[in-house]
Amino acid sequence: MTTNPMRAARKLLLAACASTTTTATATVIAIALLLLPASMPAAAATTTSTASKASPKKAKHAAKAKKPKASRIAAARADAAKDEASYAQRDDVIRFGIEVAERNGLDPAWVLAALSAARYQPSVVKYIMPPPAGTAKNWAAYRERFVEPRRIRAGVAFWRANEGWLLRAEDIYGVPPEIVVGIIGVETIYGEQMGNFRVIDALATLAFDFPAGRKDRSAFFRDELEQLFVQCHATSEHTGCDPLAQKGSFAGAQGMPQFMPGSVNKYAVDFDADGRIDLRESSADVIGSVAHYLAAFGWQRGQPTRYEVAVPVDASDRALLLVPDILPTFSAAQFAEHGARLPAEAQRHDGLLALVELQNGDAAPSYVAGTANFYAITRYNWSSYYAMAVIDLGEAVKRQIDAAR
Ligand SMILES: [Ca+2]
Repeated sequence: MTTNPMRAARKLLLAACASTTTTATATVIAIALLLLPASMPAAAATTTSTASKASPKKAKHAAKAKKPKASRIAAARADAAKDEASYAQRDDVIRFGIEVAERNGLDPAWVLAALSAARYQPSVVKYIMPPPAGTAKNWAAYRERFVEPRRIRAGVAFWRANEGWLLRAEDIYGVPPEIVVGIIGVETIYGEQMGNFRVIDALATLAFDFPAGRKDRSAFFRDELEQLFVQCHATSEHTGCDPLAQKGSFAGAQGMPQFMPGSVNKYAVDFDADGRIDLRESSADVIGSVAHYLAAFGWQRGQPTRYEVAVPVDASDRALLLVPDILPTFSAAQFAEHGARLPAEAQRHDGLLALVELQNGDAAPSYVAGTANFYAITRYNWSSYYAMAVIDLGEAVKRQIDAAR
């Protein structure tokens, strides 16, 4: 991992981490800053222009100064330079790396070498932006994307190939096969689309260059970047991994279930007991990990995810029931008191419910009464549209499995 030119910086950084005084650490960071830019073979190997050695801002400025009248060419050059600019020169990144190593007992040279090889990815910034203002939410359109024949066929094949693991996961965690199958299908079509971004690039971009224009989530991505190092760190229990080799989505989610590094560390399980957790290749590990995740977020064995509901006619009653959004807050009796009508089975529901509204663009919204299990699915991805797509895809697959029995 570490190459010869890095030794000087490495020695200093190791000394910094051994030291307990912040003054010493700051001095060493300053010296390491001077050493690191010239000692990054990975950065040099992928560099094709001198501009890319400057910081993104400087590179953009330089490109503009050279070609003041050819702004489009300059912009393209600046983009390319930013694309290739590494994080090796940034003192905030180096400080972060040293802190991550200190907090987790990791080799600082290993952390810094990986961080310095991370690259800013403009497409990551583009994908993290919310849809344009005025884009109406549309459950019917959302559903069509995920509950469609190709994904259902893939789900049926996945279920048949892994039924033993699915039943075992239900036995241990209480989460039925159709929910696990629904999640893996919506996430990646059973491993077909696991993402081609380097996880470290995605996380570094969102941790250190989170775009203005939407709620700043850089703290979340800094935590996840830290967790990537924890995930890849070799221990006596597992062999570890190369943080530069992990691939995933634009947000840094990995494998068939698209777990963020923090979730890998907390909830992934070695379900086939082969001594390693593999969320890319082992369907068993994926199934066990998804079921474990939902169980950890309050899945209730044997409880449905939602009931049909006729919303109150009175607008103020309806508004009141919608206030807590997807958080189960009302008993079935309270639903009735406010004029929401539930089927007989739901009226006997032992637990709290949420009135979930799914907008359909200009058409009338759809509603369901979500249980604690509906809410548990939204802990996987914080969206009622997501949860409903998972449920509907899983049920569509289950119908085909049952029909063929
Ligand atoms: Ca395994």
